[in-house]
Amino acid sequence: MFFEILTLFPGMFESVFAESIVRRAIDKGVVSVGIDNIRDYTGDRHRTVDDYPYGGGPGMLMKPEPVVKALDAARKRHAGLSPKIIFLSPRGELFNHGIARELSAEQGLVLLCGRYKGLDQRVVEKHVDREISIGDYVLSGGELAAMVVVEAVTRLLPGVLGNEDSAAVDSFFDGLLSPPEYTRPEIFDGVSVPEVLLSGNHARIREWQERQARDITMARRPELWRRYGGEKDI
Ligand code: 9WO
Repeated sequence: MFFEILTLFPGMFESVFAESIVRRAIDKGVVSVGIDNIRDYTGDRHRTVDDYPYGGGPGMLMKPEPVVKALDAARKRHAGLSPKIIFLSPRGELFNHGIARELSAEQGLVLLCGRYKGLDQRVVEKHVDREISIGDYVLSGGELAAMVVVEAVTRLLPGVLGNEDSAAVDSFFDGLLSPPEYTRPEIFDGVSVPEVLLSGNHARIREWQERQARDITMARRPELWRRYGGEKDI
């Protein structure tokens, strides 16, 4: 699978892609990542990428022409394939594991990172297939969100994770928050590991873990609990 990232801040991606699971996936030949500077698609002496919004108000918008030229160049680099064009924005649909799964079935993704107040809406309507938000907060641009999407999708590609980690992707408690975990020592800071986990009784352990997963999900994420199909008081 290929990722093409279009950004005004290409340097932001270096350390993350140099050290993460994404690096391992690139080394294994499972993914390729291209990073392209939208400013390279300007034509004027000042390499201008922003302009004033119609209607006035604070802030600037990205000029449409360099963005569309960068998109066309990305498509051209993968002629014959039709990557999904994704715009990272607080107005997008909320990213989750299901969307990561859907995206992992694509041949390639172009991740368009906005800056300033964002994109001219005509560019969104003509070119963007999917507008995605990673959460209800505003960042300074789409770059950090693009990194999140690339990592979440890459982890799901066959051959990226080892067997043990792959198994954890779709666990028994899928759809619930995972239960708390403990490691050595048996007593830390005066607090013991829950007795059941030391019992060696795997049926009891599994029961306890499921109970924990259900209780935590009900208390903290009622909307996840409902989607899971949980009842009110079980
Ligand atoms: C900037 C701005 C400046 C002055 C007045 C109002 C303003 N609004 C914004 C703004 O929302 N800028 C966004 C910056 C435009 C799209 C790219 N940017 C962005 C993406 N910020 N946060 C995200 C993002 C993406 C995905 N998930 C969460 C947040």
